[in-house]
Amino acid sequence: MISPHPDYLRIATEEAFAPKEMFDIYRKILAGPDPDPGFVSLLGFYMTSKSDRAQHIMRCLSDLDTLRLQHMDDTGIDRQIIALTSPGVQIMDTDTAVSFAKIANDELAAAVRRHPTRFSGMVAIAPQNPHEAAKEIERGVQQLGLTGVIINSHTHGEYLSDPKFWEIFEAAEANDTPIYLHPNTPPRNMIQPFLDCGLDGAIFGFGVETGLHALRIITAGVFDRFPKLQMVIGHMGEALPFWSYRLDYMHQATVKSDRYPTIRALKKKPSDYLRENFYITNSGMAWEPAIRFTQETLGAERVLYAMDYPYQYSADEVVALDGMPMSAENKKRFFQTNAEKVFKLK
Ligand code: 1DF
Ligand code: MN
Repeated sequence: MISPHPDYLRIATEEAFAPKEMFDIYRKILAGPDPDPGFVSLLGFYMTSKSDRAQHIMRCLSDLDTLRLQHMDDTGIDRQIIALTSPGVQIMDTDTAVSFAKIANDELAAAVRRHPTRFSGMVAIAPQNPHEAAKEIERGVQQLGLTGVIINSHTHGEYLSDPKFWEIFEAAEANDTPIYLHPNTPPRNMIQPFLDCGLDGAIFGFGVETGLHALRIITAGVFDRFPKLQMVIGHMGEALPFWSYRLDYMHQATVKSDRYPTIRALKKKPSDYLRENFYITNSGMAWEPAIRFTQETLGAERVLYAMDYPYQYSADEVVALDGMPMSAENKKRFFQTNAEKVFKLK
């Protein structure tokens, strides 16, 4: 049974939605020439499968009212921070992506206005056009009242470590809003060995791809250039906290031996950026040992709760997390106050 009144609010920070019209665009992409294999594997599945899981997820994704609120009540979630589901607009051509990001953001902002105590929303952007993306961050935060920016990892195989995208980081830093780097399936030139064995999705491919993306952002020196920028990564940091020691050792060894032009000296160790520029959510990982490890290594003020609705929707997980052996102070940080701080909730 969910405890109805714990002494914290439960704020879930990686919760997905999809406007119905987005699936019309997706249908055209899937029917077009040579669609992205990861996109075919992921959305091709959810949009056509007759399985109960897929049909349930499709129903939940497009609802921003009664059904979602009912599911939140049933699992004791006080507030969802909602973001456009992966890959969002990043699979679209540039013009469609730029215009549909605005439509999705308007729709999400309207839902937040209908349910201001239950929903918050993140700004979707089209990295395909970094200048328009920067403008949309400003519009989303300043005019629509959204909080945080959702980026569903790579965009047509390109990574934000490329300086051509850094106007996006500049805008996030200037608007004092975090970027949630959410998974996507591995890109075309990486996915085959994952697809061969059915491991390209949330089971493993997501984490490999997104962990790589976050690490590329660190080693490219993004946080030396934008020291106040804050990023959020899910799934217990896509395993990066567990890698901290080896990343620090090998980064320094690689710099010293002058092995790659792309691995240069940074102001700090890779793990310092994890500790100072990243928040880690436990989306998809309702597992106390991993949560405790991340709190111990990055700090309890850096680790926060996410359910990953509707992909992972389970009252049992909330009960297990409520029951974690953890100080009352850290549990409140985990479920409530860290999210209030990073997403500036009122
Ligand atoms: C799945 C998982 C799909 C996550 C997602 O978006 C997603 C899944 C399309 O299970 O297929 O966001 N997730 O974050 O774990
Ligand atoms: Mn997710």
